[in-house]
Amino acid sequence: SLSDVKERTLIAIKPDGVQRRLVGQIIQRFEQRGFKLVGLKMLQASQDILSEHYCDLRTKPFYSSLLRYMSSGPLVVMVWEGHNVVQTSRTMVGSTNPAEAQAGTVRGDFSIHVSRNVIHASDSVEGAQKEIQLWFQSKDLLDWDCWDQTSTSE
Ligand code: DGI
Repeated sequence: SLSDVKERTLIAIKPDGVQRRLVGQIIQRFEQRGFKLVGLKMLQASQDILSEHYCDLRTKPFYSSLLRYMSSGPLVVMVWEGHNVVQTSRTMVGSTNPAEAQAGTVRGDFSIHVSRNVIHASDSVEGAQKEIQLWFQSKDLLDWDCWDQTSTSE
């Protein structure tokens, strides 16, 4: 069915990913897979937005170091769209702990420790909708048509 081609997810390249110049390779994986980039920005995140983003983890022992790391440098935050993009992105990103992440996944290929795992991907369709609203204004998400999927009269 094509009814779910508008599914969207939030992907963020974490400060270690930006520092290590992995932005291009990560974007390439999502483009190559067939997903459509509909929003993109670079920013250094505030504690406020991060505490909202990670509100479910506030009681965890690693919570304060997680927020410190996530606010330590620029993030590249993106919205990707396509069929089953939430679940497929989680597979492409790999397990939270890079030690358990399969080779071929972003974490499995580029990281070794859970506290520096390079990338974030929303974990459910509902979670993705909340995260997209938190990080983006709707005017900054572009509903563009792929030229190769559109007929032209030229
Ligand atoms: O959705 P994920 O990012 O895969 O995982 P999550 O939502 O359970 O945790 C969010 C982030 O918190 C994760 O990407 C890295 C960090 N984290 C999770 N578990 C641990 C952790 N950091 C440390 N230092 N230790 C942990 O056990």
